[in-house]
Amino acid sequence: METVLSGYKYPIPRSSEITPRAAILDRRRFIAGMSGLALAAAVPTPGKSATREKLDAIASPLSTDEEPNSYDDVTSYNNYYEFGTGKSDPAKHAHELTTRPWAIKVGGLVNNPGEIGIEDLLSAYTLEDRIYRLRCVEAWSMVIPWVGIPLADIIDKFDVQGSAKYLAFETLVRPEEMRGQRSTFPILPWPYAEGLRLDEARHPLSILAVGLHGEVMPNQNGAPVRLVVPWKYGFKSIKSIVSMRFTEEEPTSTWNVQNPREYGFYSNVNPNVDHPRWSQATERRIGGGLFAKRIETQMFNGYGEQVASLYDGMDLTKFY
Ligand SMILES: Nc1nc2c(c(=O)[nH]1)N[C@H]1C(S)=C(S)[C@@H](COP(=O)(O)O)O[C@H]1N2
Ligand SMILES: [Mo]
Repeated sequence: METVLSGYKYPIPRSSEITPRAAILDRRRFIAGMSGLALAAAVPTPGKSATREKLDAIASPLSTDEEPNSYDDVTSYNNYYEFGTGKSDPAKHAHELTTRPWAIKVGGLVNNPGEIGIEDLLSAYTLEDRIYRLRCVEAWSMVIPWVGIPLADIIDKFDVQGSAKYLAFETLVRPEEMRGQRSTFPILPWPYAEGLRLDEARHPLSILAVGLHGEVMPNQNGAPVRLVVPWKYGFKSIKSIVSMRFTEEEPTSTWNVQNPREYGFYSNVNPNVDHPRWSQATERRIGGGLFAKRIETQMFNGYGEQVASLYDGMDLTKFY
């Protein structure tokens, strides 16, 4: 399998699995090349291994200590309506998408409009910038070790004009490879679109993710590059991005267009504001088993300390 991190696989031992020798050798080779990490530490041991501890130490300080969901959880229970509306449709059909060549067009209110080629994106950053273990929430939740790049770094390369207040994103439209876009009943208006206020986009927790669990982004999770904004509901984190535009006006977002009463522009995780059709007070952590207790959803998905100040003075029941 192709990997972002030169053969490195995030070594969380899946308890049910004996690591194949080849994988161990691969990790040794990769980790040997990493500064300050001892070769011996590369052999996975049960429980919290020395390797895991060292990787935790170089993971983004924004990472949670909670146990990440398994690779299988993260790649088999998805929303990606371009491939169908069922949670298992993306895992079944997203392989039909070709993700090379790929570029994100960047335009709107910038002095340096241009493109970000995916290869440049993948090669421009070091491992230390890349691992973010973040909670992601909807009615269900997961902890996902994303491999990501701070969106702020990318934004700065395009010399944004002073009048820009928002950043608008769009997903690819390619019905030949995206069966949801060929559907005879209308699923969503395409392209899938999302937006952030510029200060939200520049926040260090907003990342462009290019992988997870040390692997190149699986197609069902939004290959080759998708947004992750962990204090907002899952649908803000737009997948397979081909366009970013800086705007003065609040951009449209797909779910807001589809159902403005149910979905606002901000979509911050807020247990105190019910969705019109369900409570948002609790969530089900995927992987906890059928009888696992629902857990209480936290304001801003637990990232309040970092992001609450972005919304000072705003009535979050009105700007939901
Ligand atoms: N282009 C696109 N992006 C999308 C979606 C989609 O249907 N199309 N679904 C959103 C929703 S509703 C969720 S919950 C998350 C799911 O991300 P995951 O499958 O990686 O967990 O992706 C979001 N990004
Ligand atoms: Mo979602």
